[in-house]
Parts: sequence; structure tokens; C-alpha cells
Amino acid sequence: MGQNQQQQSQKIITIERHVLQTQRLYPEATGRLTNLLYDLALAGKYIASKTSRAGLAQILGHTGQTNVQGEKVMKLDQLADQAIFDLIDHTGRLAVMASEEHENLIPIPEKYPCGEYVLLFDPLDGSSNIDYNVSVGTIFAIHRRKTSQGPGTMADILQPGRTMVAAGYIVYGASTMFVYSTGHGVDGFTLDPDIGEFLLTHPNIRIPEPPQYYSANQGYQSLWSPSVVAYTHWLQGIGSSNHDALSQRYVGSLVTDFHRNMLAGGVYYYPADIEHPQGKLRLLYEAAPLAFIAEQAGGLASNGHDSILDIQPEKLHQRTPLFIGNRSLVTKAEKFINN
Ligand code: P6P
Repeated sequence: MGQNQQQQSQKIITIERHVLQTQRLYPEATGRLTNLLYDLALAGKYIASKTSRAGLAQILGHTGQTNVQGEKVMKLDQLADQAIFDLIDHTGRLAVMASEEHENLIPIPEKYPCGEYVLLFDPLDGSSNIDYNVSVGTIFAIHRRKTSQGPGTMADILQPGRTMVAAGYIVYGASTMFVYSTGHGVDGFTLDPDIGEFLLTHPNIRIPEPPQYYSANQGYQSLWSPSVVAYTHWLQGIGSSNHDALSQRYVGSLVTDFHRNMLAGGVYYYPADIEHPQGKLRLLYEAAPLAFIAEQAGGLASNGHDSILDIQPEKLHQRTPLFIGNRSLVTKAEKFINN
């Protein structure tokens, strides 16, 4: 193989090769977490194939059902949720699962062995945007089980983000990207649809400084606390000349807004307000996994007072206010809220 060919081949790093390379750094690694990440990458490829053809496949629109959140269940919501379950339930890697789409925990069917990991996921975040061809995403968190054996329980699910062993998201946009961390930095992979592989395109993602954007639904500003309104004015450069005003970008799809801020620098916030006293976003399978990713990329995630990763969950679908992105912007939000 010529030098140029060798150099070229070294640039093509699939997610399989990357996860294996990472695993080799840890002698105690058994490969089960590696295989679980493969499973999720495969689920991402499958969901991507469906979301890219949603209109053509006449699966747009609602199922007529509502989920535990009281939200209309989009057909793609169900498809994504079922795909992740079907690809992983029989592998022996999980003790238990939990999904935004299911009121209670999802047990591993008795005919299959239980494993050491716990998977929490939002199968298709931002699904209200599907009909308008706006990017949506999958979010996942992986913990080690706390119970010693047998079927996993709620005790295995209600763990703080600080104990997470891996987290990631898949964004189905102009291209499909798989972004994950096992606690040793954040790496991003782009799906090459011609070969059906995720290829390493964004190694060692770090949230850049200075930040460019702030992402919030200012349609709710009248419901926000005065301190959050003051924080928003600060972000806009109103009344303070000591920093550059940020541009506002808000897609209404957390994964998309978060991903943009990961690459360009910025803060996303969905604060508590009069109508959402605990905020809107879910702690276990939305805020906590993205908080894990943000911290691994040099950023921070807070509920306005404490790190998201330090919150001890009490309920499966518990909500939390969320400020996430550049560490400087999130700590500034905490200062406005706590002074
Ligand atoms: P709003 C989507 O429903 C979601 O959970 C996030 O993806 C998104 O950032 C937020 O809610 C949008 O909520 O109230 O601004 O429409």
C-alpha cells in the first residue's frame, strides 16, 4: 500500500474502530459497553433511514395516541422507540431500560439474559418538528446497574448523572451525526449514507470560546423570573458594554440547538417559569446525558443552582430547569439567579 493510500486509510475511522481503540486503553474493559455503543449506532442508522424518508413513507403525522407526557405520539416517535428496544433487548448487555415514551421502566424480556448496564433514552426528541422537516434527535445515557443481579429495578434507573459511564446523542439533520463520550472526551461521527457507516469527523469536540449563540424560547419571556429576563438582556448586550452580544438561534429541538452550541459556542436554556415550575425538560434522559457531554467538552449544565449531574433523581420522568453550554455563560446564569 502506497504512503498516500496508507495516509488516506488512516483518515477513515469508523465508529467501530474508534470505540475499539478507546476500549483498548482500559484493560478491565470487557467489550460489553463497546457493543452497546455499536447497538445504538445501528439504531441511529435505522432511525436516520426512516426520518429521511418520513414524508415519502406516509408515516408523517400523529398516531392519534398520547404518551405519558401527555404529548401527541408521532409515528416516528414510536418507530424510534421500538427500534432501540428491538435492537438491544436480547443482547444480554442491559439489566433494564427506560424511555420517554414509556410511563414505567422497560424490563428485559424474561427469555433473555440480564446484563450490567442501564439504558435511558429519549428516542426522538423534538418530534413536534418532524412534519416541518426540522432536525430531530435521539438522546441516551448509560449507567452501570446498582443492584447485583436479576431484573433491573427503579433503583438502577434513578442514578445521578455523575455516575454515568457513557452518554450521547444522534442528530438527524442535513447529515446524521452520532456524538458520544465514555468519560474521556467527546467525539463526533457523520453517517456516510453511501457505505452506511459513521465516520469520525469531529474528534475531541471542545465547546469554543467566545460563544456565538443563545438559545431560548423568548415567546415565554413574560413567564420567566426577573433574573432570567435580566440574564437574557445581558446575553443580548443590553445595558452592558463589557461583552459582545450573542445571536439568538432556537430551533425548538433540544438536540439540534445543543449540537450547534457544542460546535459554535453558546448556551441553551429552558428555565422554570410560571407554567413550568420545574422547567419542561426531563432530567434522566434529556438534561443529564447532555450535561455529561457538555462537561466532557469543557462546558457546564445547571438547573440554575446546582450542576445537573449532581441532582439525585426521585422520579423517572422528573423535569428540571436547564442551562447548558459554555461554562462562562452557565455560571453567569447562576449568578443572575442566585444574587
Ligand atoms: P418549546 C421538544 O419538545 C423539547 O423537548 C426540546 O427538544 C425543545 O428544545 C423544547 O422541548 C421546545 O419547547 O416550549 O419551546 O416548544
